Amino acid sequence: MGAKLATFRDDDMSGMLACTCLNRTEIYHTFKHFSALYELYTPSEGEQRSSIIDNGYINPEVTLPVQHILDNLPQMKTNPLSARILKVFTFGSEKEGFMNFLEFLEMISVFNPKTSIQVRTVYAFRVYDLDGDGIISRSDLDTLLDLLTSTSNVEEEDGPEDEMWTQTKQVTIDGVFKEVNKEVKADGLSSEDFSFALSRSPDFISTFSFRL
Ligand SMILES: [Ca+2]
Repeated sequence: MGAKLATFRDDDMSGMLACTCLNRTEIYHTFKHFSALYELYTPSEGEQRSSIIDNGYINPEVTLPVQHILDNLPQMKTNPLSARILKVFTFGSEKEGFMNFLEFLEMISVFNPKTSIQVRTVYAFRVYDLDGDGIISRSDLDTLLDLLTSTSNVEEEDGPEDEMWTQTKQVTIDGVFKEVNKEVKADGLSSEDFSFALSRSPDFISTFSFRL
């Protein structure tokens, strides 16, 4: 009940409206999901549970463990890159492995179909640049292909099938490089190369979206 009556402070709301593509209703809708996740969460022993509502105002800095969001948000459960996505959006968090509501909102906003393809491309690049060195390298792409195709069999011992998979990955990565006119031996894709590749695969970036 309390959560329904609580509101954001004007300052918080103006900040959120300015930094996201979402309107008031969508921000409250997003908060409803976050607060439902919060209700489900039981802090571990000794961990302080900060109050999500304070004097009738919502505290947007309340955090949840990223793992809790991964386990309980349906849109994340079904996304093979979810752990990576959550990591990209929690880079500013004070607490390692935790996400606050503002970061959660930013993530929901970026994935909203209203967000421009340009903005989504910037974040997709960060998600794909696994080691954060500003280049999507062959090794980033290799790991991504494993993630995107991960099945329960992934932990199997090395064998002929794995060799085949390694080859398939090489061919796929070479194909990506060719697509952006890069030498097959080049180190990796810059953000410009990546935008170029995505501009030629509109279907791909359209998968980089979901609604709560
Ligand atoms: Ca990289």
